[in-house]
Amino acid sequence: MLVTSSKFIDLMTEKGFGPHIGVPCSFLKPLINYIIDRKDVEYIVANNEGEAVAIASGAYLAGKRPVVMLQNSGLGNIINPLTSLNYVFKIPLLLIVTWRGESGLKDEPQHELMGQITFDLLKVVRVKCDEFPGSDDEIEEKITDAINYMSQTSLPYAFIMHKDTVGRYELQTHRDVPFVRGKILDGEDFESPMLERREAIAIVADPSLRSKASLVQEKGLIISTTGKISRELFYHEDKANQFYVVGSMGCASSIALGVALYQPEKKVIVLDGDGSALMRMEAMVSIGHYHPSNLLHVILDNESHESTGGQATLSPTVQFTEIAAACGYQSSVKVFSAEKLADTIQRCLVEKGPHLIHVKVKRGSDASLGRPTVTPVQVKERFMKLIDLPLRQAQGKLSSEVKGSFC
Ligand SMILES: Cc1ncc(C[n+]2csc(CCOP(=O)(O)OP(=O)(O)O)c2C)c(N)n1
Repeated sequence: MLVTSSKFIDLMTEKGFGPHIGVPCSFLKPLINYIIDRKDVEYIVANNEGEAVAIASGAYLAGKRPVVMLQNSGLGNIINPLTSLNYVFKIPLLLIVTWRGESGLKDEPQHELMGQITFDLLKVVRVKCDEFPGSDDEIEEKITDAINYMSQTSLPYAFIMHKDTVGRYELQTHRDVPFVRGKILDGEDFESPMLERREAIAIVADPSLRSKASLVQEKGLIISTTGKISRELFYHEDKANQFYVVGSMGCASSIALGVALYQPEKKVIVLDGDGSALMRMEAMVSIGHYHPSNLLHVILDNESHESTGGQATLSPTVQFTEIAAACGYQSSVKVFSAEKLADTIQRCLVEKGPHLIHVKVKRGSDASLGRPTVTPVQVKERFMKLIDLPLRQAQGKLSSEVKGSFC
């Protein structure tokens, strides 16, 4: 007997899961198509599975219980965030992974090896697996097991789906999304950078800028990329509204997208590096597409991988403002000076985004720069406490049903 998409999604929704984020697989076709057609269930299209995990992790920080759907071929794309984001910060996600190349199944050659190692690979990266429900009768118990495991460990959990598990469902809805090119605003065009990066960070992190621009008492949230940017932010001043993405290079902007989409009343600023932004440029595509008006993407471009010894990146031949405009950001601008940076942040926090500020900064950093002394789990807990209380209270129903809190 096959699983019915409606039954599975109804139960998942009842238990508080969503949004569903992923990259399709033919085994997932009926489930994803059904979700797309359901107006009350959200499906976020990701460009790759690593991005899906990062967006989902941001959504989790914002109080959601996301699900990531992927083919096992995409496991390679999620190893980095699973090991250096979800494991480190203890961010649980439910993964639905299809099992291409299952032994005994006639499948394509490209799935053979991944089919053999799917369970082992997930086990190695500390993701507990169970088979996806085989019939409607099994759904509730399996979902409850997953919730209980994630509540107890705060680690991701995977359902592995065999071929032909879910009954047929044909997609009815086709979305037409008009493309609107973003505006590239007049910036500055000096020959060389003027600001030290830590000076630029101090301007972005200045709470007086945010309080002038935001509603009274509203806190802006800052998500900073791996390496010395997070370290400089921490040593500028450590605060609960700052989330230091210590690993998962390039994922900070996707995490910020997940937070921004589900905390629309908060201003979300991502402090990115040029190396990080270039490592995962798919993030700019999704930010432009999903268009959170509360997101400000700041790329601190020192044309180098400063954190690993100052090696050059390829950013000198990239126009980030052009890319942002072409991806549909509301505005983008290139700045060099402290005054222009402060003015631009002020404007971006008032006007609807998403916005990109490309800040050219000097190379170099303090040789004695330390590392955050607060642990990733502490960072996560205080960040969620700061932004998330009303949502989590609203979701108390699930916790009591399954005996335990989700985080
Ligand atoms: C996937 C991955 N590859 C490589 C590294 C090593 N690494 C840590 S920080 C960093 C450079 C980041 O560059 P950028 O975002 O420009 O920031 P900056 O180093 O200039 O502070 C690299 C390569 C890593 N952490 N993760």
